[in-house]
Amino acid sequence: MPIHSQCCTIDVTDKSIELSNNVVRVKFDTLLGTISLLNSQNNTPIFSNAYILIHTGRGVLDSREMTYKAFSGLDFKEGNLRGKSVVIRTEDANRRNEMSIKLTVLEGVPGYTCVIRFGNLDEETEVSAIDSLVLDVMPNAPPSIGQDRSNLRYFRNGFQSWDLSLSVPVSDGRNTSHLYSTINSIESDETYLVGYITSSNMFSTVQILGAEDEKEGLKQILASCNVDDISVTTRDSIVSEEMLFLTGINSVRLTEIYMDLLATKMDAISWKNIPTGWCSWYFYYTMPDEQEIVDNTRFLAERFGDSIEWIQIDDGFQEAVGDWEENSRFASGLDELVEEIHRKGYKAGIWTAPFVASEHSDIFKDHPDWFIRDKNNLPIAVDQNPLWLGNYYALDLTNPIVIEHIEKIFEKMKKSGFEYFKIDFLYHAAHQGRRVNTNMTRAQAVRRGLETIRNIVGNDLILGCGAPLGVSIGITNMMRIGTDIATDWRYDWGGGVYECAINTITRSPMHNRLWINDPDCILVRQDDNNLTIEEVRLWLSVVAVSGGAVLLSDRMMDVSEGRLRIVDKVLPPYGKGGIPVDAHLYEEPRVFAVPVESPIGYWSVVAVVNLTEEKIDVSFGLEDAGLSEKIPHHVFSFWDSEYLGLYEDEVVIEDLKPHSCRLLTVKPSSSLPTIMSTSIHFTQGAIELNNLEWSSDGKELSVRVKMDTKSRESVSFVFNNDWTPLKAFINDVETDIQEIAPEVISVRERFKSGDIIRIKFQR
Ligand code: 9PG
Repeated sequence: MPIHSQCCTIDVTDKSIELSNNVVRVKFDTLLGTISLLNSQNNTPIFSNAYILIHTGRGVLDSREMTYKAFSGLDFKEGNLRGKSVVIRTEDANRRNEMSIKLTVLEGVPGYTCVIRFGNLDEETEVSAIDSLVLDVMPNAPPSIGQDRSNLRYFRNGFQSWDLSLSVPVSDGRNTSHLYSTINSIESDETYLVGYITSSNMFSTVQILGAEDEKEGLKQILASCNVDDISVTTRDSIVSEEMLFLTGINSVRLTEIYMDLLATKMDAISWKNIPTGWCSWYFYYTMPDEQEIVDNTRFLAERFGDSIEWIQIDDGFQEAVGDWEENSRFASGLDELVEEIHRKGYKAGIWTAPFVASEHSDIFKDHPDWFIRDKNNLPIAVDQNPLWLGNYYALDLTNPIVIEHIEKIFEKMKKSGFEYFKIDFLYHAAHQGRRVNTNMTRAQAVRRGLETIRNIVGNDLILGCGAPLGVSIGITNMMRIGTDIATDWRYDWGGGVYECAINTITRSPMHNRLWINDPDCILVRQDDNNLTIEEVRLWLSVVAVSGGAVLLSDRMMDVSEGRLRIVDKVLPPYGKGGIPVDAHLYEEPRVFAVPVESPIGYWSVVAVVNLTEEKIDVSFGLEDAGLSEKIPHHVFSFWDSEYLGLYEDEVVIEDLKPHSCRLLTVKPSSSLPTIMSTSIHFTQGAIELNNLEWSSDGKELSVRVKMDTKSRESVSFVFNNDWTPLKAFINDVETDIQEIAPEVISVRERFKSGDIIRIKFQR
């Protein structure tokens, strides 16, 4: 009896309940208690005989050992998502446990989702985990992506902001990713994406088990929610997070679909623009003082004016981590400092680590019982930080007194006039241990802490840092998605350009979906900097292409004008996120592309980076960079103002030096002359140019410059050999033409907003 809706169908036989859309068919076998997935067009299997487990205090419930009882089908509609769900009710033989399985297929989504409910019909018991998908790989029925480990990679997403997240080979044993993972074939990019699209209540992982034999190297795919042994009383129930399984070619595209669904389900929020500003940390570290902050603010106001917005005070203003009153370096008080920041035309931000406290803080000394404890009821030192001179502890966010304490901290900060809250070291609040309320999962505890802060600060900006990602969605406007930047390529205790660049590229699908990504600050100082100018440009290029926040963190007064001009080129942020073109092929991604659309045309800006220690050749397909393969494209290299030529199908960059980057503009060729590039802004035309027009006689091309430049900059034009440039004018004054290549010319000027450039051509 098939039940049709426009997009999705439910089919029920005496052996199975099937749910399909035009891509997949998910089948629950009512006799075996297993789930199989098929291609709905040709009925070929994607995987077979997966099952579900619930780990309880009285043993493991296995869907294959449960008895099918009943099902109900329903239409699913939420926002613009439409589909069909079935809820399948099963019970064990002695009727102590119920397992309900809700499967959903959505219109246009190449996969299905699954929610599990455990119903307790017997005495109170604990639940430690719910496995939404257990897929044992059988050599006689391999999954559609194959099982040859040498052809497979998986994406290992870290639990929190700072964790290195990248695509790696499946090694033998357990390979764990948090929240989601992709498993893709290197050859074909055939991919499974397994991930959770809700994440408020339970932390989740995707694990891939590798066998020793590489050829039969894939043993199991396992998606689990961690339920932290919370108790379920008699007649009560507990519901898992919703898992999504996607299948198809193109791992990057599937990741984008996943992030879109996760954002929708979690009511993700963003911000009215892409934040820009200055942060005290990466110059002053734990020793900022009010005068230095005022001096930087004054300098920034003069040099950058309103092209930045925020002055954010970081760690070091406070008495101790945990005691958030200002210390003696801030003798005039935070309220006064905020006013001074306002007088200079900026808004003020402040850092806290609101869920932890150092061993030196009064709060820790006075209230050891407010912290997560071990089995002897002693507070657990969750970590130590040499900069904080010792151990620190994590607050028990299930304790209402602790929640009140956090409310007071943020009430005070908000009253001081701060409108931007960088909340840091959040993941420690998820530490295992004793809490007062044993009915909350660790994820729920963290979520409650985050919601508390959101409630107090209202619609102000919250930047999560050191944050468990899934549970922060819908609460933080912005999120650090990588480790700490440093004036080093790789810093001894983690951080630096290398790791920051990897995460900024690999986690770019989160940007503008889950929140605004914060890749961390850009550092351009010329002194006391172990980064070469190529490394500085590489990091700026990656940040720029990411579309994320642009935050400075030098002692700005000491930065040379030459170095400040590099910053001008990435302000304002373009905002649209980059495509991590080959992030599922290499540990060290190479190609990061952002398609640009503007009134003067469309093109892609592509950061080609070499994060390895060897010279490499890098290539990418035009289509992968968001362009059409059908037209040859001009390629221009931004930092070195070099025209690289016309490319068909793919762009190849040979002999790219280690730690270097080429920031390319890749633009469709045409029969008419057009803009090639500018040295003003990294988008090379989207922000700084408009009104590209031909004169009525078709001989003169003109374009308007939209911003003042700090120095002489160039605007370049490209044409084919039907055309010869004759003369160039800026506001009717003739100017020199520089030949960059036989088909590329440029004009140079210190431009004023409103300047019109005209080039007279002969055909
Ligand atoms: C302030 C800093 C900055 C920075 C944050 C975060 O493991 N550790 O000891 C460790 C120290 C500092 C750190 C991360 C880890 O950096 O990312 O932007 O706000 O705190 O202390």
